[in-house]
Amino acid sequence: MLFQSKSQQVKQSELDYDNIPKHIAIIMDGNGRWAKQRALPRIAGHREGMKTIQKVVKHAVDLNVQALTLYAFSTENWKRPKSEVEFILKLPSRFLDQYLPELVENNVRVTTIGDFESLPEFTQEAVNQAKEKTKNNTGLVLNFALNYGSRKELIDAVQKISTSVKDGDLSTDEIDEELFSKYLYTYDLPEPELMIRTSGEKRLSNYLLWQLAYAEFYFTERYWPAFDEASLDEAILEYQHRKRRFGGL
Ligand code: V0D
Repeated sequence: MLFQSKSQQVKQSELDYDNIPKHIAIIMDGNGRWAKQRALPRIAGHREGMKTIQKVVKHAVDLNVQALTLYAFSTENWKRPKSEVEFILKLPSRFLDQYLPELVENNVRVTTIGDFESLPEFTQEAVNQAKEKTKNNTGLVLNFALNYGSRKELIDAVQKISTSVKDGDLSTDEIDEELFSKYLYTYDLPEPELMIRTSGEKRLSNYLLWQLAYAEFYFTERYWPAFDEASLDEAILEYQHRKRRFGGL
């Protein structure tokens, strides 16, 4: 707070620090468009997008957010040009080379959701090292949705539950919402209370369909590389206003 401009201080003072969403889910959209606007190659947008991740993580830590889930690569992203996909799949290793020490300092635990085994070896290895180095950290859970698709997650859950029933380890009348959520990739996380999508698109794009049932949705025109600490404050402030308006009901 001390180091921010006056206009941001006003915003910050409006935030209710006792009503910060426990879990925030973000779709980091608009990296390519940010680059195009500056006549830069798309990969420059992805590189800048990594800086935004670190800013937002640090700020989420300061706000005592418990979990942050970032949509980094969807199962549909494989359809992009091969050269771009190759570049993107190297980003976890580049990100961690640069920022892992800081994540460790901040007591952050790195996790992932999605079809991890279908990612290239070098991507898996980099991420596994980060998971291993941070597994005992007790602060913010930084959860990357990597090669993630929500319908696939739901089908995986149904298959696992069916197997348990077939093996006689579970009876059908035990299947309720609470049990079902324990079969999702997010079994150990609180439900996201706020979903942010940058870059003006107003779609869910197969992201956390079950988990976002009760979340507030916040859309901003801002491209992901231009998102920052003040943008996160703005989103949380809007979340708090909506909660206050409906809280009495
Ligand atoms: C591209 C903007 C960090 C969004 C940010 C493989 C699109 C840059 C990671 C990362 C991506 C993932 C796991 C991890 C540490 C870092 C990342 C992807 C794309 C998809 F443990 N940035 N980033 N992963 N972009």
